[in-house]
Amino acid sequence: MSASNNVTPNDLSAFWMPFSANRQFKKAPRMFVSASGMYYTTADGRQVLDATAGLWCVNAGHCRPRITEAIQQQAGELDYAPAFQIGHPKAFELANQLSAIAPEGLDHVFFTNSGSESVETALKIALAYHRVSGQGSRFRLIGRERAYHGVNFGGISVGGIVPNRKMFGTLLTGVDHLPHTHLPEKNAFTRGEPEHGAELADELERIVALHDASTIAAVIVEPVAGSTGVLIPPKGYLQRLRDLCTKHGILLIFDEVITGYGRMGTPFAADFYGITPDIMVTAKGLTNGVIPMGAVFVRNEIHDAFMTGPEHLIEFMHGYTYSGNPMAAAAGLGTLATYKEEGLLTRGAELAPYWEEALHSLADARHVIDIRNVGLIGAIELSPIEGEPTKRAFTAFRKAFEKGLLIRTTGDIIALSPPLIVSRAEIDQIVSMIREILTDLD
Ligand code: PXG
Repeated sequence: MSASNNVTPNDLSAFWMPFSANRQFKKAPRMFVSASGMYYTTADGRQVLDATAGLWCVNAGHCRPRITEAIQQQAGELDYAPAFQIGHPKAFELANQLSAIAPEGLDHVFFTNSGSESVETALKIALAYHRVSGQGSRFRLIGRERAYHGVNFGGISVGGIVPNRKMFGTLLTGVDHLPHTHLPEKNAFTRGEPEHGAELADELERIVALHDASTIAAVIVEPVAGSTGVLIPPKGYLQRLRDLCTKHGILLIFDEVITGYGRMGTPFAADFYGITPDIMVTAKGLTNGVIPMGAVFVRNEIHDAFMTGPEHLIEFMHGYTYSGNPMAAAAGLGTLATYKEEGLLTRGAELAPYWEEALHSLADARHVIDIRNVGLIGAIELSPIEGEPTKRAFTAFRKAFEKGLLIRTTGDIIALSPPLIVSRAEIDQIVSMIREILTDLD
């Protein structure tokens, strides 16, 4: 262990950790100091099996040589290039390669630095598109209950996670929400897509009737809601949403920050469900989580609508200092090369039946009230301790960490999303460790 890894609790106060129980953590810190493939190594030298791909982002597994080399080489060759009015070849190359794997017709890519920024970018493109195409009255944005679209103001406005919204004032105006699609009383223990709930998409008709279609710019949904505990769309739901958006001239935005880059067993959830959105929001797996980067894919007609007027004028007043920056672009190219060489954008499809079987074998484990799965995503919902919601699952998280397994919990739900290189033996190991943890859990 190197000296730089040797942190003691007294050194921990300056860093205000994101989405963390800071005081509890700093009393008993959990630290990773290195990683390789499917495993992390902790500061005290233990191996931890990664059943969450970091935070849903390390799709190719950890410290993959192609990506490491790409970054190392880039750092010595071109560290930074201005993002506005000047380019560098790798950003263009990455955009080309991304448009080649994206659903047909989404051939233009706007780079950002995170999922949250990709969401803001998508919402701004949607609003501006209607304006440049003569429909400036379309200013409303429609999100969904229980949705997570990052933490910036646009994202929390269209998002539907109450604790993420309630502290932050009035948020964006002109936002409405569809109902969420989680119907445990009808769909519990469904394998794959739930049978019931497609009609919940028709709520968009009610919203249209209330506000009039001419005021609505876009609907944004996660094809599979991740952060809120893995909510899988009912059969036919997304198609209905697509049809209604088309009927009313409303743009459909898919937030594929979690579902993108092979997580579903297809490159994107759009491919999995056979539904093409107008705008597709991505981040995370784009660079295997190694360098922060996001990419927003835009339907050609939307992009082209901006490309009018005098050519010396900036067409879209938006962008970041680090949009498409050289290090991130290099990481993206190394990541796509790894995905291609190892077939990772579709490997999940081969493994999904095994994954489903293994997860559902936990149906009789202690405290389990629902199990859901799609692609290489899984969720195990636990009954909450009375009067202390979230505590049971969070205790499971801490016990798992001690045992050498990294899981994610949200509410009383264990969410699983292993790197796409996971083996069948490792799937068995994840499941048997979870069974042991649940057996011992109060
Ligand atoms: N959209 C979706 C659908 C996401 O899941 C974001 C946007 C925001 O991305 P950034 O890069 O700004 O964090 C996300 C992020 C979890 C978990 O364990 C999920 C996310 C982030 C951290 C933890 O569920 N999703």
